Amino acid sequence: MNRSLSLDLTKKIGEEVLLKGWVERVRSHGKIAFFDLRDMSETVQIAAFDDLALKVAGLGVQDVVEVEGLVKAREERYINKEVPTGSIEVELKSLKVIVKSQEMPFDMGGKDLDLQLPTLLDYRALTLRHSKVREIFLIQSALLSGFRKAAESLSCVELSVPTIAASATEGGAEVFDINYYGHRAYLTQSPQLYKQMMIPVFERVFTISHAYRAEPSVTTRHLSESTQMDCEFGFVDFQMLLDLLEEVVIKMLKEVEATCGDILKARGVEKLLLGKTPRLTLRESQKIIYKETGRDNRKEKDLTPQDEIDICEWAKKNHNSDLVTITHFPTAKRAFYTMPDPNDPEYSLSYDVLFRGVEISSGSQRISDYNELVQTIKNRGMNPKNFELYLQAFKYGMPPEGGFSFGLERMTMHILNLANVREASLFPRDMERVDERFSQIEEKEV
Ligand code: AMO
Repeated sequence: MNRSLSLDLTKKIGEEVLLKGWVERVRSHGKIAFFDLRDMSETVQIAAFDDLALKVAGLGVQDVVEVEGLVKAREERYINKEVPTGSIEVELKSLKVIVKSQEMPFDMGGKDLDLQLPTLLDYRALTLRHSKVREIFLIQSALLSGFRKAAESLSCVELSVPTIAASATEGGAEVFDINYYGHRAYLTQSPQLYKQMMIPVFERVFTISHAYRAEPSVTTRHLSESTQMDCEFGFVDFQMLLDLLEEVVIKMLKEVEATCGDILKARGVEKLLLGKTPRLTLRESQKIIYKETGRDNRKEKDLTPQDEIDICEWAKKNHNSDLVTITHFPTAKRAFYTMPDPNDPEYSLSYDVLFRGVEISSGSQRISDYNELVQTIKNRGMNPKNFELYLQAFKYGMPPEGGFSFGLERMTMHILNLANVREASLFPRDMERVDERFSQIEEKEV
C-alpha cells in the first residue's frame, strides 16, 4: 500500500490507508484509545479499540510509527472544526513503532506548548516539532516564497552573496569581526554592498541573506543573526522605489493570507489590512503623533518604539492599512550610502515600512555618483581604501539606483503577534546564546 498523507484523508472516507509519522497526543480510556499522528501535511486522530487500544496506551510522544487503518467520517457531535482533518478519524488496524523516542523532558502532548522562552529555546530541536511552533515557520516559508515571487515578477535576478566581508557594511559599532586566517574580516551586517555592486551586472537583483549585528543589548525585537530579504533596482527614482517597496510587501502579505489562511484564523490573527499604504515624511508623522497623543517628539531624529505603534494605529484608523511608509529620515542617522534629498540635504531619500507597530523594512535611493560617495565615506570618518571593491562598481558606470530590505523574523513576529522575535527564529542567536545558553555552558565547564 502506498503511503497517504493526513491532509488527503478527508477524500478517502471508507478506504484503508497507510500512514507514517510522529505520535503527538495519546489519550487512553481502557478499551478505547486515541492518538494524534503528525506527518508533513497535518495531524490526524487515530482511534484504537480492544488489544490495539492497549498498544496505543504504550506509545510515547514523538515515537515514529507506521499505521494501517480505515478512514471514517466522524459523527457530527465529534467534529473538530479547528483542524482540517477534524471531520474524520482513522480506525486503527495495525500499528508498528519504527523508532521509539526517549521520554520527553517536558510535556509536549498538549494542544498548546506552555513553556517559558528559555526552555522553548534550550530544547529547540524538540519544541520546533510542536504544531503551534511549526506553524510559525510555515508562515515564514510563505513570506519567503511571497518575497521570491514578488521580486521575480519585477524581473530581479536572485543572487547568493557572501557573509564574510572586508569592511563593515552598515557602519556603527554593531559588527562582529573575525579572525580570518590571521587577517581581520567582518560578518556582514547586511548584503547591502554586494547587491549594489550587482546593479551594473543585472540591473535588478534580489537576495535572501543572513545579516549579523553585534547588538549590545537584549531586546524583544533584535537578533544577532537575522534573515534579510533584499531587492535592488537600477534606473529608478525615489517615487518608483516607494511604489516597488509597497508592491513587494503587499504581495508578500497576500501570499501569507492565501497559503496560511487556516493558521491565521486558528491563531485569532486579525485580517490583514492592505489598503493603499499611506506615506508620510518623518516630520509629518511626528506632527500627527503630537496631534493624536500630545507627545512632542517633533525634533527627534527617529521614531521611538511608541511612535511606531501610534503612527500604525493612525494608519489603521484613517487608511484601513496595517502598513505605513515613513520617508526622509535625517541624513546623519542613515547609512553612508543613502542619498541626501537634493532639496534639503539634511534629510535623506530614505524610507522605512512600519507594520502593526514596528519597522519591518528599510531602504533608500543610493548615492550613485563615485566622487560624492568617496567624499561621504571620508566625511563619515571611514577610509575609502576599505571600500575599494565596492567603489570600483561606482567608478565605472553606476546608474541611479536604490532598494530595500525586509527583516524576515520581524515580519513573522508581527503577523502572528508574537511577544519576542526569538520565537520567529529557528535557532536564535543573541548576546546570551548561540544554540546553548552561555551561562549553562559555563556551568558545565566548572
Ligand atoms: P536595516 O538595518 O534597517 O537596513 O535592516 C533591514 C531590516 O532588517 C531587519 N533587522 C533586524 N531584525 C532582527 N534583528 C536585528 N538585529 C535586525 N536588524 C535589522 C528589520 C529591518 O527593517 N542595508 C539596509 C537596507 C537597505 O537600505 O536596502 C539595512 O540593512 O526588519
